[in-house]
Amino acid sequence: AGDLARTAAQVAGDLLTATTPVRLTDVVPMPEQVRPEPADDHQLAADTVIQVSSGTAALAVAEHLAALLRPATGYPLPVTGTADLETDSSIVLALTEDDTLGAEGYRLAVTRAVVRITAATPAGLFHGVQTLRQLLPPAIESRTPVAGRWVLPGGSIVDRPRYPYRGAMLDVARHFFPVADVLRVIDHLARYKLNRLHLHLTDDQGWRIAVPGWPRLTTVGAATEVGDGPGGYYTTADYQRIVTYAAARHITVVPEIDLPGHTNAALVAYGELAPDGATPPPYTGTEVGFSYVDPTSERTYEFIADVLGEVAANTPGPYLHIGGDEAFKVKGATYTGFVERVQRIVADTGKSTVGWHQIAPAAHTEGRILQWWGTNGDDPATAEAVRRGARLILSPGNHAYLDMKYAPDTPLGHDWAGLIDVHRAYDWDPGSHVADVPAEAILGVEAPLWTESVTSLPEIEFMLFPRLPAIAELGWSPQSTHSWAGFRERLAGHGPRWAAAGITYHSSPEIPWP
Ligand code: TNX
Repeated sequence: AGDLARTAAQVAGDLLTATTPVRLTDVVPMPEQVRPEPADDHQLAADTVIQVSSGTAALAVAEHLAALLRPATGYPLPVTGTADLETDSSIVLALTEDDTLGAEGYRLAVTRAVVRITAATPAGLFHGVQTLRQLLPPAIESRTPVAGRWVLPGGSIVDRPRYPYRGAMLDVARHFFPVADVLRVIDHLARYKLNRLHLHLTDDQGWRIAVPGWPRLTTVGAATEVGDGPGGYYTTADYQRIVTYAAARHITVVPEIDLPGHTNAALVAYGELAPDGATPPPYTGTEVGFSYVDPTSERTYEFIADVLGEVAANTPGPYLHIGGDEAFKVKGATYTGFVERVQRIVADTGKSTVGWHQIAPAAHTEGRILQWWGTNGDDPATAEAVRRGARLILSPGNHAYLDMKYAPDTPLGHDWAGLIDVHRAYDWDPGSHVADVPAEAILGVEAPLWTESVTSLPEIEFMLFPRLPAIAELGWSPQSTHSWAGFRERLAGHGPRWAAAGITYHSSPEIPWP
């Protein structure tokens, strides 16, 4: 026991000094190109300054970097707007015309004198900053000053994403999570270069977003959640705060209003939308597929137009997710006709429709996106929708579902799609996952977290880490870099980072944690 205690103390000591060097090749997600130059290590100093080429968006990225580095280093790290003033101790963020980097790519060059990140866009600079952050010792995540040497490994990285859509979903309907929790999840996404946050805002157990003209959605529909908790909802101002915070981290919010099923909470609030006009009792269990709004009533479409119009007005991103899953009681042509009508309502708001892959049989509309959550990679209706022009977001239930247990003894989660350990989350190829769907139709990947069994921020984090970085790497890194052996080694170094940042994680036995 004495030996064990000493080891634990040493580990804690390592964490609290900034001595452990990081390798340039240890970044997650793996960059496209990495060229280490060990003679070029760069040490941050008390007089390091952050210089920005131009533009307020680039300046905001520089301020973000400074805010990440100040607490642990204790350095002032002033941000200045004059990039030609390079001194011997500078971090330079520069926007360039380099179109090989694309909308999100960046170059990072670390030399003894200067650390330089260049990109064609502020989003690219932002991703470069996340890489820089990972190249400092784990103690950089401390929120209080840590003594030590803040050394960045020398060399260069050229990097850009494989897919434009790289997301995670948080179900705030089964259990409600306050704004502060959502903001922290946004920070977790940003670390791993994810750029979409899908919010599952409505379900049988609760309605979580205010809609003017329909006050009972929140006074009544939001008052429940799974179990006997109090529920809750986001005011318009809350939602705008989430959207703004995400945008500042180059993350687009994808709001979901699940229709026509998963609507019990809306029906409790407005019984007039229920098929027989009869208000159902509130539901706090975990069954699915029993509720639906009346697809034959005009009032239903007025309701949907008001809700989607309001959500669209508060959402800067291009997507509205209309759900469409598990509407077991709305079948065949009735279901297809319903989805087609809702797709037209979405189009009227100027947004593109996203829906779970069950909406495949509905007619194609411009920009339509299906979210695949199947478990066997084979669905002729989805393949056919793709031939008609739809693109796919991949969330295969048996690889990407963060609500599945890691192992039989995982205290939270489900297992209907199988157990998903880190290896299973990592080892699949989005480019060839769904039968008869060409690689070009894949828009990207998303890891959904359903929250029937998840009730708090630490529980959210426990299910996200370390699987979220696995899905992030599938979305970002070139297929040619894919390697489970390499990934588990690189990921291992992130455990101390999460510990220093106070992030709860599952210390999976598959990963050789230090
Ligand atoms: C299926 S996946 C659902 C959700 C549940 C989830 C639990 C999908 C589109 N629908 O309603 O929360 O399983 O894993």
